[in-house]
Amino acid sequence: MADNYAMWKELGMDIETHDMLCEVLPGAIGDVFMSQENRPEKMDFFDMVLADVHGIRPAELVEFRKNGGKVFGTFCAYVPDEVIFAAGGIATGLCAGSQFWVPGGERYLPANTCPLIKAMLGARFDKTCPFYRLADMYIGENTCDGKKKAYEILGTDVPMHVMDLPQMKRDKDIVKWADEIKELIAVVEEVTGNKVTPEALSEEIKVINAKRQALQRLYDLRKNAKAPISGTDTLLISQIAYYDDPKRFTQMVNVLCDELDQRVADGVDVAPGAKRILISGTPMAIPNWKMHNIIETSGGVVVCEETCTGTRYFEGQVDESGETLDEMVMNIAERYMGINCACFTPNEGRFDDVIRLAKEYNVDGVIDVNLKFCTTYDIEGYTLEQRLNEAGIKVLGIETDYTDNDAQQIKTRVEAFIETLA
Ligand code: BJ8
Repeated sequence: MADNYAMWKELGMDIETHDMLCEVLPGAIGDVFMSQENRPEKMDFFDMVLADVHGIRPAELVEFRKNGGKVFGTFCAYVPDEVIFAAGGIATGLCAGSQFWVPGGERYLPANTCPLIKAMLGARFDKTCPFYRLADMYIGENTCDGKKKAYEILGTDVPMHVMDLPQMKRDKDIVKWADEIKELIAVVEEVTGNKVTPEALSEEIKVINAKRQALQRLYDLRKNAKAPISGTDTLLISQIAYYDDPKRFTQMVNVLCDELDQRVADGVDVAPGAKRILISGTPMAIPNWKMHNIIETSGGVVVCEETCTGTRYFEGQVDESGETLDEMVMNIAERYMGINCACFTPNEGRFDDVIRLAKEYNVDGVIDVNLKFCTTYDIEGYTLEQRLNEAGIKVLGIETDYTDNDAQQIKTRVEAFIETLA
């Protein structure tokens, strides 16, 4: 801890305010994670990462920077990590899932902005997140209006590169995205001083694909009738995926999956009798565990997340057969443009995904969770609900934020929904 303080000071953090954040974390971890029964032993790695979330990984990144390395902070599942690692950099997600950062963001943004965006700005300007302090450059993307305008404000304080994500999925849009990836290559080459070679990119495509495969393996295990792991634990793993070292993360997920294989063989069920729930909607950045916690203490078990802290993050591999840089970039573009974010139109693929996942994971019902003021997901919720009704799948729509003000009310609604499930 003493070392952490030295590091946080060196990073120019507001130690006093940050202490307040550190004070609430152990209680939250105890309430949400440690209170669960029958957890897999191999969650211990992820618990350790969480317990020292502002210590262990930031220290590694600080060390990396001291040796000349460059760190790139990212905000979205569309930013291709492969490219950053291929330039010898490190990509790290910039989590923004805490209410703690929201008031800070409200000093810069209208109050009726999505909490994820407000927390992004609060974390940076309040100087209370080491990841936000240590990143040499932020990589944003034109997704929703709130994010893209917020990046303009962030860009006044930190070097920022914004990728122009097309919002349709025609062939010409995929070509355009490939161009954006080429531009990202040029940017990371300039910042790191390293060339992205075909050899390096090919290697990193494999590394990140392996990470996706490990997550797919974890999710496949959740398809079992007896849930070998809770949704809450899986959400934590998905959140850590954004910022841990990819090779170590892949290894630790596979170690956990070995244990889960055994649990499945032994018929272990972490939530006997619970109703199987698929969550769809907006991402749940660390430490936002609100909905999982409510559902899993109300007679449900979350068996899948159609979110960017879920299947949207890892489904679909980058084709590894590319030989030239151009071929690899095109393969990367195609994989990432397969993600179905609500900022796209039309976005039929997302409705198909939710219905497919509901069937694959044999769920009893879907809970569509929308962060307040996220217009794209909110509007898409209308059609999603219709499609699910047509498919005979029960759905509950929830709109919420990072506060606990509505937790009891949501719990009542979730309990009532779960009671309706056959
Ligand atoms: S690919 S979901 S990570 S943009 S910030 S859209 S919640 S109003 S995060 Fe996202 Fe990339 Fe899409 Fe995924 Fe809404 Fe808030 Fe915007 Fe948000």
